[in-house]
Amino acid sequence: MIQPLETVEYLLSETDPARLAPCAAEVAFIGRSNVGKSSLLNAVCRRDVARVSNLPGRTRAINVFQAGFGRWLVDLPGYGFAAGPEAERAGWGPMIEGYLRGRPSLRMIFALIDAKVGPTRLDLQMVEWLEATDLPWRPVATKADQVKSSRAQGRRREAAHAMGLQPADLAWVSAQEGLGVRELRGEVAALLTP
Ligand SMILES: Nc1nc2c(ncn2[C@@H]2O[C@H](COP(=O)(O)OP(=O)(O)OP(=O)(O)O)[C@@H](O)[C@H]2O)c(=O)[nH]1
Ligand SMILES: [Mg+2]
Repeated sequence: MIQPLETVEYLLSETDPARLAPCAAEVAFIGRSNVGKSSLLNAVCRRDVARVSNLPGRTRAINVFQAGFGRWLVDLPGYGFAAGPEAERAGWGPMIEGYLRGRPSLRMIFALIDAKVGPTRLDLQMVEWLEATDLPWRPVATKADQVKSSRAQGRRREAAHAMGLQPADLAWVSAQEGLGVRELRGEVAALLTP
């Protein structure tokens, strides 16, 4: 049996999505700056391949990690980060959008929100944008360890409803504590299996 997540390695970084080579299958992590995209990718791969930081705006390019030949996990820059050079900032929207629209091998977009904060205005814009495309996407609430367990069910319901979803549709994970990571790893592995 093929286990596509056993040997994940950094492959390349690119700021122009048009220059990315085709691949066999890929999944991407998208979400607000600092929401935990790189951390979740690392947790799913069981390896610290992607850079994590306290400072928002850590990931500034499309970072590609390879799980076997032509099987990609893609870490995207966050949106909604107000610092950084003007030109670089202006490039992020088109960069992310260009990437998402330009990849026929894109099997899933994991769209991250903060479990405690819930979907922000920008997150809801992203959901609306995704819904308007035919792209496959999956909502994931991250940093679930920050929500008291007594409040988790309620927070999950509120967050899901705000996004027009049922609570069960919203994956509830913590990269830090591992909650929900095994299930997500299974999903990603299946999506990347030839
Ligand atoms: N408590 C908690 N903190 C987390 C979790 N996941 C990530 N963090 C923290 O959140 C911060 C941002 O994590 P990153 O993974 O770098 O976030 P990102 O979405 O990749 O950020 P950008 O690349 O800047 O867009 C870091 O300080 C992480 O340690 C989690 O599950 N629980
Ligand atoms: Mg990052």
